[in-house]
Amino acid sequence: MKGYFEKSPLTPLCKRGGSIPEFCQSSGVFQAGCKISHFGKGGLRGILSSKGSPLRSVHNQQGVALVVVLLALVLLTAMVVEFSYGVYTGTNDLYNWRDSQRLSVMAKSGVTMAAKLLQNKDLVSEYTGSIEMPVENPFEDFNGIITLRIEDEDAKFNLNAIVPENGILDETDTKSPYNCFKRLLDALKLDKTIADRVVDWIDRDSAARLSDSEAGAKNGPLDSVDELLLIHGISKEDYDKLLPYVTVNEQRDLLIVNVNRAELPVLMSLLSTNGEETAKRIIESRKSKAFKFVNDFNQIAGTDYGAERIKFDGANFLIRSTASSEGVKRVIETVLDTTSNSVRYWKEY
Ligand SMILES: [Ca+2]
Repeated sequence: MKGYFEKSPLTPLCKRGGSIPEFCQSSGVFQAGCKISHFGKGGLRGILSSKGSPLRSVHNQQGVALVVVLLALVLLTAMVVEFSYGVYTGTNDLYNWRDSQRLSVMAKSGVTMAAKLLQNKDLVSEYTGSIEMPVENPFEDFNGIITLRIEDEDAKFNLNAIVPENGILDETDTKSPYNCFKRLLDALKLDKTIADRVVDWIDRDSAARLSDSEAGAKNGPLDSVDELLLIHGISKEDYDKLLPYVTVNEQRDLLIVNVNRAELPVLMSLLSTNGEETAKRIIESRKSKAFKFVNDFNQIAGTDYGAERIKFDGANFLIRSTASSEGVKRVIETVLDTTSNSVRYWKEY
């Protein structure tokens, strides 16, 4: 490490204002500037690589500064990306919320529209079972569609009627709601023991009709058809088959069905003999002329139902209003009592 500079390194060059001296490869000395002797074995590389070398120190400082700058750039880039992503997701959430609110308003508008339609008795009497109405682009600046479905709940089987208020089932009476429900299950090719499971779910006692039919039973009437899914032993497939034909009503003393709109399986449940054939005959008959009197129905059905068991018009209607736009949808299901103009059930999802 000896003899690289005869005076303090670099300082003389700066004082003289000289340029960086040229290095002679053959002699190993600088040709101008301050007097510099031979570099020894390592040559200039040896100087630059030597510990404590001023040139080395300057380069180290520059390297550290470069690393710091690069780290700062990486940090800033990460912050910008994070901020951009946050703005992007926040904006998307805002748009989704706005569209969801619009769809909700659309669905509610559909319910209002259906309620108005139901006030028109002539229109209501024209359809049997259910009606569907699409309404396209209800808002000027929003592409979407409302689909309305109206179903007569009084034309369905009231599950709560299976167990009367006094809890006593008349299993010997072929026209009892319990036996009618068994015929409905039979018409839908479902296990008839489902009737016993529903009975144990509703009746107040805990005496099981089947080995597991009181498991987790509510021991009270159903508040909605969805409760069927909670009953032990009733599968989703069973529920899907039953859903179009059953309803729940607080009326438990009698099963009352609107025979002018009841569908085939529900009509079959009312008939103790020749169910399918007679039910088809009833449907054919009401196509030409709706039933208005009990005797007219009994004559074709071969039954002796009184006016307390059958009716000829509906008062409770299920409205399913579906608002959809670009694959996103909002659904409102509600049951309106058009007699008292009250809402009996409301679900939005
Ligand atoms: Ca029970």
